[in-house]
Amino acid sequence: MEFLRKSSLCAFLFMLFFCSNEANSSHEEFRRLQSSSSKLLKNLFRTEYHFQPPKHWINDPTGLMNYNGIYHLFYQYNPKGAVWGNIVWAHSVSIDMINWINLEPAIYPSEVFDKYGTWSGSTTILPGNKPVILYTGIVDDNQTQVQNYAIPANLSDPFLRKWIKPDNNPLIVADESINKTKFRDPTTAWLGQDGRWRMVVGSLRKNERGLAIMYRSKDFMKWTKAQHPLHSSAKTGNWECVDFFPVSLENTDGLDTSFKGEKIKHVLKVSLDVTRFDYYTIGTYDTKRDRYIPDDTMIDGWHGLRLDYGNFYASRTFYDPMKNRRVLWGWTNESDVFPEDSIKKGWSGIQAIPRKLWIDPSGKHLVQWPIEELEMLRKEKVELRNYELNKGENVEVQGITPAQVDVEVTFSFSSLENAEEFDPSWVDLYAQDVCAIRGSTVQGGLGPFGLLTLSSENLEEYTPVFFRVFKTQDKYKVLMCSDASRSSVRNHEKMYKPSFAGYVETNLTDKRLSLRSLIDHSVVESFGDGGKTCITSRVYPALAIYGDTHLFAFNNGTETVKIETLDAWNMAKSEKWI
Ligand SMILES: *[C@@H]1O[C@H](CO)[C@@H](O)[C@H](O)[C@H]1NC(C)=O
Ligand SMILES: *[C@@H]1O[C@H](CO)[C@@H](O)[C@H](O)[C@H]1NC(C)=O
Ligand SMILES: *[C@@H]1O[C@H](CO)[C@@H](O)[C@H](O)[C@H]1NC(C)=O
Ligand SMILES: *[C@@H]1O[C@H](CO)[C@@H](O)[C@H](O)[C@H]1NC(C)=O
Ligand SMILES: *[C@@H]1O[C@H](CO)[C@@H](O)[C@H](O)[C@H]1NC(C)=O
Ligand SMILES: *[C@H]1O[C@@H](CO)[C@H](O)[C@@H](O)[C@@H]1NC(C)=O
Repeated sequence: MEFLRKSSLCAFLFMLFFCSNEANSSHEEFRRLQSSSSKLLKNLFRTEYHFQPPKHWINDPTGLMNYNGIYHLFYQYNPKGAVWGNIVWAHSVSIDMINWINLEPAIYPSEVFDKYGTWSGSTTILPGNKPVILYTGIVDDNQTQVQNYAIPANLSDPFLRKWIKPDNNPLIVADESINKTKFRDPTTAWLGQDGRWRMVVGSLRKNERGLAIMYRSKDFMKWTKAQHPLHSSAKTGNWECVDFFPVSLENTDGLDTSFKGEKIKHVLKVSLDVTRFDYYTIGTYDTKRDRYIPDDTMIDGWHGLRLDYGNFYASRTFYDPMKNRRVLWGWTNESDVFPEDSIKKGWSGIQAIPRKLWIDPSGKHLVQWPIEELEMLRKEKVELRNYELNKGENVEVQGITPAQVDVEVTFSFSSLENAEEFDPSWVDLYAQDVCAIRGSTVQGGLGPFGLLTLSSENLEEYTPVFFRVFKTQDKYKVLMCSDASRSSVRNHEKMYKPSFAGYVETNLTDKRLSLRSLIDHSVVESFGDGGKTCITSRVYPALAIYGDTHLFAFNNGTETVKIETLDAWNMAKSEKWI
């Protein structure tokens, strides 16, 4: 048995150029890392089932669409190196959003209207099934931004490999009321009742007011600025990668961006340049006044709801007619901080697993779940049933290679009585700060309990993803953490190891909490309580790598918690054809 397990593991490692017949002790592995052989570093933290090109820097996913059954992912890419610069629209196509074929870049600087850069944008499918890309061009070395368009050269090419930038570009330049160096990332356009297209561009006004400047057009070519923005919010700083779309109150299906009807809400998502996180509000699109109004319960700023409370930025959604759903893509950057680290690795940045997104029946927040296509990569499965965990207990999930798994667990408990008090002085803190105060090592009442991902055998390093339940005056508050602070014994002073956290909107009536984590070498992407709260961490263990990685479930609270079900699957590598 042991031999079988080792040999299949070995076959797996061989693909990663890292196979040896001897069993390596953890300490040997660590020394090898410190010597930072470039080949080792090149492969060590690469993900196997997340989207990642063979080399170089990537950032924003952009222009997402399905055209005649084929998914297109464009993304910001530096074709020359592993740090930001020389940005083009790289292009990949897929039939399932998991396995990809890489194509030549679709858009790159070539004309006066984009000579200094081809930045993010979006795709709109015009009547007659005609895709149009809107993107931001940089026209001088002062980073003046204009909005351009591009169209496919040959609509019969199923991959839409070549894109043309017509001569009537740019479509939009900033008027004198707009800061032209903060004027970017046009959204997918939507059609109003008056038959006119609308789209918005993110920007910044005086006094750090972020805004979504709106334009209207009859023919998609001549655009007129609306008198007022679609929305703006004080003290939020520059808005990037704005996304605006309807969600259905009736079911989890997605709606086309131009959908009009009853029983819908609208979502406005902004990427805030200052904090580098993605926030959203849910509200109403007043089509008469052409304004978006967030619901009263929404916080429209840095303390607001986030799509993901971790390493996740510049995200965008698109409507997928193939499965009638709205799909979210987001960029997750590296946390190794020094550009030299990326240069040694030869790459930087991955895309998070695409997520189906819909509104919770309560209307208070969105819900996200990895697209079902991911499940085709699930291989060997192990499970655990009805396992009780007392305070201080860990149970190892054995029989899989936990550096590359998908794990789903449901915890239950018999009472809420032991929940610890929520300190009133934490009310103004971000969840992340509370997690830093009350991490997995601070024993509690109901929680902390959860998973110890990317763990070394003796827990010298681990990234715990866990819940803690607090009692406030009149209700309970559930904190979900993904804490990178003990993720690596490598400890160069600037390594980014935040205790990422968010609260989970749940009433705990059934005394259960579930968690799913997608673990892929240097990323742990987690979905709390069915996807109500999501957190992505990027971590770089030194001991917990390849076959030396372990996965545990743990409880560090006085209340006994039961693992009702735990299912974990080894994940196959996704295919990337070049
Ligand atoms: C760039 O900005 C500088 C300083 O404001 C100005 O002197 C220069 O003319 C600008 N260059 C261009 C190409 O706009
Ligand atoms: C357009 O694409 C189709 C399908 O790939 C191909 O047969 C045709 O030759 C292309 N047309 C041009 C003008 O390149
Ligand atoms: C535009 O924004 C930049 C960065 O915030 C600022 O330095 C510059 O002064 C602004 N320009 C104008 C015209 O407001
Ligand atoms: C549980 O708490 C104890 C006591 O603080 C600590 O030593 C241990 O590391 C904690 N377990 C985890 C998984 O953090
Ligand atoms: C608790 O939440 C569940 C699921 O969202 C809901 O069905 C139930 O009505 C809620 N119960 C209370 C007391 O709010
Ligand atoms: C990702 O990297 C970390 C560490 O350098 C930074 O602190 C983050 O701001 C950055 N995130 C984004 C979206 O750029």
